[in-house]
Amino acid sequence: MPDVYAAAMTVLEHDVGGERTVLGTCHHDCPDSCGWIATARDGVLVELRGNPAHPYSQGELCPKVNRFVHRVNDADRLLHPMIRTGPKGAGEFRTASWAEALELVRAKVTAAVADHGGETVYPWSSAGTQGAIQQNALHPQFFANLGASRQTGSVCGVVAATGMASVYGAGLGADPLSVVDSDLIILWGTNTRLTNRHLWPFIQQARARGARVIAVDPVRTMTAASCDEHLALRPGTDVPLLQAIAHVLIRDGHLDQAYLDAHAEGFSEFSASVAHTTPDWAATRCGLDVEVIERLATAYGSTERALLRALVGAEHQPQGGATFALLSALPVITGKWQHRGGGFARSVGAWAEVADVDLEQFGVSRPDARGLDQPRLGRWLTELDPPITVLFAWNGNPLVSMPNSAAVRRGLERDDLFTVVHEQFMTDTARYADVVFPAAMETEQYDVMPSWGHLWLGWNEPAAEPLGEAVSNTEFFRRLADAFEMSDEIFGRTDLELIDLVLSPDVDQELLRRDGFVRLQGTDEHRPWVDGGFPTATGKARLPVVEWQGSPTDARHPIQLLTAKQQVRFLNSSYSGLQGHREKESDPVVELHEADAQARAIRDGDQVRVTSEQGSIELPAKIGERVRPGVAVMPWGFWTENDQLANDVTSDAATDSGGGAAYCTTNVEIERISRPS
Ligand SMILES: Nc1nc2c(c(=O)[nH]1)N[C@H]1C(S)=C(S)[C@@H](COP(=O)(O)OP(=O)(O)OC[C@H]3O[C@@H](n4cnc5c(=O)[nH]c(N)nc54)[C@H](O)[C@@H]3O)O[C@H]1N2
Ligand SMILES: Nc1nc2c(c(=O)[nH]1)N[C@H]1C(S)=C(S)[C@@H](COP(=O)(O)OP(=O)(O)OC[C@H]3O[C@@H](n4cnc5c(=O)[nH]c(N)nc54)[C@H](O)[C@@H]3O)O[C@H]1N2
Ligand code: SF4
Ligand SMILES: [Mo]
Repeated sequence: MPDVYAAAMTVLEHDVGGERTVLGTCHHDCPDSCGWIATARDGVLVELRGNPAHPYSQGELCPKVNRFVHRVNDADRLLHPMIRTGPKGAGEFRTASWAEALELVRAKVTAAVADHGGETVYPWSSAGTQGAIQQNALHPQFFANLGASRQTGSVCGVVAATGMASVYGAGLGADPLSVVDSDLIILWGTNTRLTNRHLWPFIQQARARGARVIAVDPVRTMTAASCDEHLALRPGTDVPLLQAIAHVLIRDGHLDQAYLDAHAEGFSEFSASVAHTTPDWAATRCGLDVEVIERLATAYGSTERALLRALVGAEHQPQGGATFALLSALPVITGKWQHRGGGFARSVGAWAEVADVDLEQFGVSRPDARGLDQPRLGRWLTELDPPITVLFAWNGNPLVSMPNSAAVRRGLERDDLFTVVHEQFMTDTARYADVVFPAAMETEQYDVMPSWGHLWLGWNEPAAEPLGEAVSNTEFFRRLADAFEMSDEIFGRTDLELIDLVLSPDVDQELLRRDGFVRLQGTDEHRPWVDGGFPTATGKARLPVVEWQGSPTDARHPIQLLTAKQQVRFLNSSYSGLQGHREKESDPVVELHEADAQARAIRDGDQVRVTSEQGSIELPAKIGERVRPGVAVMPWGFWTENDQLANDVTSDAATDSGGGAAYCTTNVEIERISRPS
């Protein structure tokens, strides 16, 4: 055990002189779930640093969270309930007591439910904190009691999970850390160095041993530029590329017949479905050379320890679910699951639920309640009949983060919509609220943290009480339940009792709290599907039959716009409004290829208008080498205070499965509006 850690633990045992040092885990919607050590003095957070003993993050945090002390103590932090006084969106509020604000919510919601029925209430939430209890615990019961509509689907991960589960019976894959044992790592639509930075050193470790790393990404991201090879396919053409790979694997005899026979079903249909998907066929669709596809397929087929690695980027397309089904099929037909360092690694979040964290304890089954998927919030607020007249939005910033934000904004402007927001800051969404409640920070609340990037469960001990009158998500719903005179047993539980409810009794809580993390049970020799045993009806993997639907094209909007995560100091839209973050990032620009720029008489630095079916935005153009002709890329996550929202132009078209958003196939046109003198 490193000395620093031993020292931290000593302090942990006794709060000395008003100083309290505790172990916690980063709650952000990020695969890394880093371990941290937080110190508060006289109730004020004064230091937060990486826990050097954490096996995955190893003492490092990131440029977002290195300044978490500033976030917690920021002057703009919301500390009291507020009631709107000005027009919606103007951000004019007055401070109110909790009692007054809760009473207003009770009266408005009760009246709306009486007029329109419970389903007029829509609970929208996301992963501002992804802690097991703070993200999941009490709201299902609260909204079930109201008879509210249900939030289904997700903009993040559910499509990938659904696609994988269609093959394996569950969305469970390999440990991302098995990269260290791989000889070939294919980063499929994931920007590891930015979005999953603590995995990168392990990939470098494999490379030092001779492993090759290939990126499959339409954009030459910082990760793609650091790989041994980069395949810049056209956005949304993963299906033909994967089918061509499958075609070559079958044609050239790269199959593992024994594994296939024992552990897969549907091979003859699968094989027939890729009989025509030759590299030639795929090349024109994907915009890649035939030889490049052949080479990738052969490299994959002839390397035993070959690992596919994806996260979320590749699901945001019309055939996102099918993409993940095909990614899941490749290591089955080639038997790669049998080899350490082989298989398919995406989110491993679901492994925590297998043995340690039973989130179903919090769920309330209401299959008949109206289900409205998360990414289409704008439509639900503007097109539904009977309408949504009450919106609860917490743990996320939907006006900025949901596709087609122009529609979300039109919805939030409705006079007959009552919006309740629980937030840490006056976000774009909060500005449209009728009532805003102040939310606690992770260093002020208890939680256990399942990770989606590694196989350790994290503990989060609060270092201090919430500042002002802020409350955790669990306390927020306890107070709401109380105001609505709901008396379900679950609302009476403390946070630690909720943790007891959700955490398997087999987890050593003492160890978890002492170290700040424990290895998930049953994952020490983590080699899933080595001997098959897929949780399907037959115990076999179901090979998918997919038909390529073609990329949606639109003659008026011939360029495909990608709106990727790009800023090292932003986490989705969190931190974009925070001093010390926004001004250190460069202003958003739309990057396009020289050929597209020339055809439109656009020069580097010109102010341009980007127009789609959904709306338009204006920003400077940059002529860049990171994209191919026909593709443009711009960042998202900025707040409107300084910038326009990328999502004002993105498409909210649905994915093939999982209730996701296919915004990576946003078709746009770009035109010059002025040239800087
Ligand atoms: N610094 C930082 N880190 C983050 C976040 C952040 O905002 N900032 N966000 C966190 C969150 S919520 C998530 S979900 C993860 C996401 O982690 P990733 O999935 O790694 O990131 P994305 O940027 O969503 O997408 C990755 C890549 O997919 C590519 N892509 C787009 N369309 C296609 C396509 O059709 N096919 C293929 N093959 N690739 C495509 C994009 O160009 C992008 O480079 O990152 C997390 N980490
Ligand atoms: N164009 C485009 N759009 C995207 C993406 C993209 O790549 N491009 N990525 C998509 C993805 S993968 C995701 S996951 C979503 C993310 O979208 P969101 O989940 O909306 O994430 P954030 O924008 O970071 O907003 C999180 C908010 O939660 C608040 N918060 C943090 N902790 C707590 C808490 O404990 N309680 C409460 N009540 N609030 C808290 C923070 O202050 C912050 O404002 O965006 C999606 N939207
Ligand atoms: S945001 Fe991600 S990388 Fe940064 S500290 Fe949190 S878990 Fe680690
Ligand atoms: Mo995400």
